[in-house]
Amino acid sequence: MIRPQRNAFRDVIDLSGIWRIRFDLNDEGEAGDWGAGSDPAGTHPVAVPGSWNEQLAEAGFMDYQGAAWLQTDVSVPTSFEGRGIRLRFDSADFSARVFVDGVFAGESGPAFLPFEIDSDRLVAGRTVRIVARVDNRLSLDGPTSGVGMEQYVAEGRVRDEYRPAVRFDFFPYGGLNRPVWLTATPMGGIEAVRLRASADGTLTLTAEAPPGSRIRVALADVEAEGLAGEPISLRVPDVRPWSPADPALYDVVVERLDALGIVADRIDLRTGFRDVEARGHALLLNGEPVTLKGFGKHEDGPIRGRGLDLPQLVKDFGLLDWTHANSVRTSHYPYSEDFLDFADERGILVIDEVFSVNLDFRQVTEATLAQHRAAVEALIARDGHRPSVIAWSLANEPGYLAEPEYRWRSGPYWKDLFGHARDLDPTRPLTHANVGYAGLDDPAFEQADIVSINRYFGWYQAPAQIERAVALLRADLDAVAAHGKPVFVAEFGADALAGQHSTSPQLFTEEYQADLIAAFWAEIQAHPACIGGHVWNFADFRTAQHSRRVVLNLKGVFTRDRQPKRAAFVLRDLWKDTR
Ligand code: GCB
Repeated sequence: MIRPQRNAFRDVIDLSGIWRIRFDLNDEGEAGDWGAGSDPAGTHPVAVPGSWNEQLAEAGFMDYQGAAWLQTDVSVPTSFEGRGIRLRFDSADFSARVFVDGVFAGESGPAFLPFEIDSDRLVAGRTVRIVARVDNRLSLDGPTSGVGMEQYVAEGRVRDEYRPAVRFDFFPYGGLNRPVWLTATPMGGIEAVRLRASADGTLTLTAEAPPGSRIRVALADVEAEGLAGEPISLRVPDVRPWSPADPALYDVVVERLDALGIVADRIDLRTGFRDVEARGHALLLNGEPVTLKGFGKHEDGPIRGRGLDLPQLVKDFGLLDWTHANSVRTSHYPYSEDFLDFADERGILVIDEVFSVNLDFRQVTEATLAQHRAAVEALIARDGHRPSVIAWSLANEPGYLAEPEYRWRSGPYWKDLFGHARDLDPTRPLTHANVGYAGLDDPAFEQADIVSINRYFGWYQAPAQIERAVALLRADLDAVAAHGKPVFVAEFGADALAGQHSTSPQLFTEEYQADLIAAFWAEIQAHPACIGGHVWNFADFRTAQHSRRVVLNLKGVFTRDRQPKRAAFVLRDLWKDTR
């Protein structure tokens, strides 16, 4: 799937704006033909991109979990005549079924990733009605298991601790959180591109297009030609390798030639040349050891929820520079492609995470593995050309429930999943974020290239005891270092309520958060197997309601509106000279 773009062969219309939404409280929309669209009287306005929750809190939908039908009308321009016309959703949270003029036209794939919809109703010169049934519930057997359905609770299959009911510590915002596009592409055009670019200037590219099509690739002053479906290689002399210090990007032009050798389609991409490798206890970027200093983040903000927020993205990348951070994990799901554009441009190293949180091996079925594999495939297909993406994270904190009794299931599961990811992309290290409860003998460690651990010593364990917390961290680092691989602290931190202070170690104060982070960072830097750490979290973010959260998870070093807490200044100082 190619990202929508406009050039001599391709066109795109952004369908962002105010759509109408109708909440399907009794799950009756499918039977009631709501796909045909609804009378505005029964609907609310909703901004796309944007989450419905805070926009429509006063109407009673803040904590709504279920289906909602979003609709808009679009006029297909006559200039689209003779081309393939499709809808492209950059994502739908968490899933969508799409109807065009009342006819079911297709549905989403893995959550947080783009999907396209074809429909013979999308005809140049017509006005059509687009209706998307978006559902923010998750099934029980997906790679992130749902708990939102009342019947699961009633049947005693899940615990009902959070409102809305989720099994993760962030808010299950619903809606079309990223843009929706109407696209026009040449008939028989390029459908997908995979590329690899290494620090020696070699680029290998495979384009999917009708069999037998000739493909031309041009980059800098170099060109190469080959056939669709087959790798085409070229080499750029004197390449500037991509790195945080010099995030050199190159424009790549991919063209499909018709039988007469005339250009019939064109795709513009950007990539960078770099190598990444886990070797011994080190992570090497272009052959040099690199220390990862940065954050776990969330796509989260007031009012728009998880909706794409470009001003906030600009601000966040400014704050990453300001703290001298060099990396981010896309906890706990794939972020927007706009985020990755910034990362590529600004030299931020990204651990790109699949949406798999708190996988519960008691509930894992064959369907779970199949969906997890599909999510990995779709993520690698979307982001594989990105120089900023230096590793894939296949899961966050799986197996914290009853993991040790389910090794017989989790061991083969990870072997299969990591093997699959490695087949798809042998050029990037693989990891997952381990939670202490899953054990230091977590079977996913055997499969991973980087051993990542999330540790909240000093907060959930050994609260208000920084020295003890650091000793516990050291013991775990020593234990996992025995795998002989690079070790990474993917999460550590403490809640702090901005403006709360104390002269003695006191949870929720800015001083305690800053002191804990500084003490952890000293240990991370000193440990010979450790390649760095990510503070949890970059900014405060909304969670589902739970007695242990005061509206937000307050582990941000910035507030939700991006004001610095003390820890932000401390990190800025600690990280300024760490390379
Ligand atoms: C974790 C999770 C993260 C939570 C965090 C916390 O281990 O990975 O999603 O937000 O802890 O603050 O409890």
